[in-house]
Amino acid sequence: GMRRIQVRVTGMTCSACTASVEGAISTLPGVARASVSLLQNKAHVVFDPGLVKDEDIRDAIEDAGFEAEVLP
Ligand code: 9UX
Repeated sequence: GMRRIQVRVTGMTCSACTASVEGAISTLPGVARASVSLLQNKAHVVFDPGLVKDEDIRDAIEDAGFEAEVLP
């Protein structure tokens, strides 16, 4: 089945930041849905855990230039 996680994203200051984080996550294989809240500093991601891992999502956000921590 699908897995859903929330990720704390630090360093976003404008809506273009949130768009680039959403874009970075969305291009990963197996991601069905990615939405990022600027006000909550949080990303919600729904994905197939057979195709992509929590760590891959975290790394994609960090490669886009933001700090990321998968929330428990
Ligand atoms: Mo504009 Mo958001 O440079 O970093 S994309 S503030």
